[in-house]
Amino acid sequence: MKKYLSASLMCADLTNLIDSIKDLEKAGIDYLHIDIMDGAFVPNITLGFDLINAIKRVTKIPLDIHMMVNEPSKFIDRMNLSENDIICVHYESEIHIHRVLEMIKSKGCKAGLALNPQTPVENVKHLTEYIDMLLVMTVSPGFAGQKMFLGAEKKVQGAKSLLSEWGCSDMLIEVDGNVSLENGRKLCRSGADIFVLGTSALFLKDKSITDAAKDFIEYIEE
Ligand code: S6P
Ligand code: MG
Repeated sequence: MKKYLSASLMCADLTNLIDSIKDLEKAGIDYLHIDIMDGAFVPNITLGFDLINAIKRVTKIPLDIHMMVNEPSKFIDRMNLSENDIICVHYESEIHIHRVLEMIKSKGCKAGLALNPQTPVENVKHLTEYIDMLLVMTVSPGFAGQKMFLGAEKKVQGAKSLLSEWGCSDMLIEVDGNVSLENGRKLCRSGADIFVLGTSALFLKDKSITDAAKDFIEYIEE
């Protein structure tokens, strides 16, 4: 199955974002991963909706928006998106998460559901009809540059087999957090499809974005 790369923009050179986006286009990156934080659901604040709408005007790369905010339903309408863009909300972020997923689908874009490390994959069972992608967080969300949690590989393996048991073996599994070459290979073998790349594998001091993306795909698929 094809593997997809999603570049974590919070790890790009934010003083020179347009050049980074052009480099990501040249490197053939599949998604731009945009982390939205509110300082409450996670202890950090990063990118915002005005930036999303501005980026949408300068690139055709689909957006992969990771909402780490409480009550994401309040913000879904702030984004002007198209059908290939993904809005991913956290299972833990709203009581009636099913309603939020319906809101996203009614906007005409794709819906993703994210799980914090401690949230069981079993919780997704009755929501699969509403989602296009499952994001298995491989760190506790909030910051780049963390270490992958120890149960990550097993969790992805479990997600892969549960999705197939539930008749959704086509659903894409995304992994986010410390996706390095080594971790990427393990997560790929466990069943991950979309790899969020930040400081661990894509935005590196000694390698261009194009080389880093190429090296990553070659290494994980070997
Ligand atoms: C963090 C956020 C992520 C990071 C990404 C950074 O909570 O959701 O998308 O930007 O994990 O990658 P790395 O390789 O620095 O962990
Ligand atoms: Mg993220």
